[in-house]
Amino acid sequence: MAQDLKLYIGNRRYSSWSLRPWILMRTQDIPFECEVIPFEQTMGTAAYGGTARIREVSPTGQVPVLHHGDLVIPGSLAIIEYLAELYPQKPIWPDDLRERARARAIALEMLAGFGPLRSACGMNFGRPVAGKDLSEAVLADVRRIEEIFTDALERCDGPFLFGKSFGAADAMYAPVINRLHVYDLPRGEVTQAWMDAVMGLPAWRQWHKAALKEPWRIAAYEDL
Ligand SMILES: N[C@@H](CCC(=O)N[C@@H](CS)C(=O)NCC(=O)O)C(=O)O
Repeated sequence: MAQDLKLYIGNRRYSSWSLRPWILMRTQDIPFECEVIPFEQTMGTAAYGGTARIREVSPTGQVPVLHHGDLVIPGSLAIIEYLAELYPQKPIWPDDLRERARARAIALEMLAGFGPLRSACGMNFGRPVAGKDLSEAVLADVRRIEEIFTDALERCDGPFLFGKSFGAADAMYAPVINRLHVYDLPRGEVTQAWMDAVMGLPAWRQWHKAALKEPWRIAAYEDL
């Protein structure tokens, strides 16, 4: 049934939304085909209109988008929710009702929030580690993220946000790991331990290696 899942993603170097379903599918051993659609040079500028190939496969003109037969699902969290229903036996969301509600709340908070952090510190797997001047709005996002991680990790035994399995909430926050790391953002020990656990996953290493091999560079993202 799942053999015909196809995930379309953007550049692994930059596409934080693409990383989310991709890493969840890899860590949950969900078989899928993957196509990388490179962004254009104008990406990140007002002149950008999306690429023709993205518009061909995604009604929103954005990636990630999952195709399952004739069903087309754009959007990281919608894809994750679909996978959780397609594979109810997989530990994508926590079993416990209250923990599941907490996991969904923080997943949604990521989807809808953290604009200052996202625009000032774009995900970039090729960026050398170096700090940068941060606005108060970015620092407030970083503090809120630290609070989210501390709350989740202190209520479970880790190593992941809701226990032993890398799940939907971890996937939604995975790009934050790259941002905390490459922009050398302030973080506590609990967050660092979670980052280390995720960065140790074969799926993370596979994404990272593939990102470094990509030939494409987008100036607007390299300048951050
Ligand atoms: N809310 C969407 C956001 C998707 C998104 O912004 N994707 C970016 C790449 S990371 C994109 O496709 N941008 C192309 C464009 O906006 O033209 C999700 O959760 O997947």
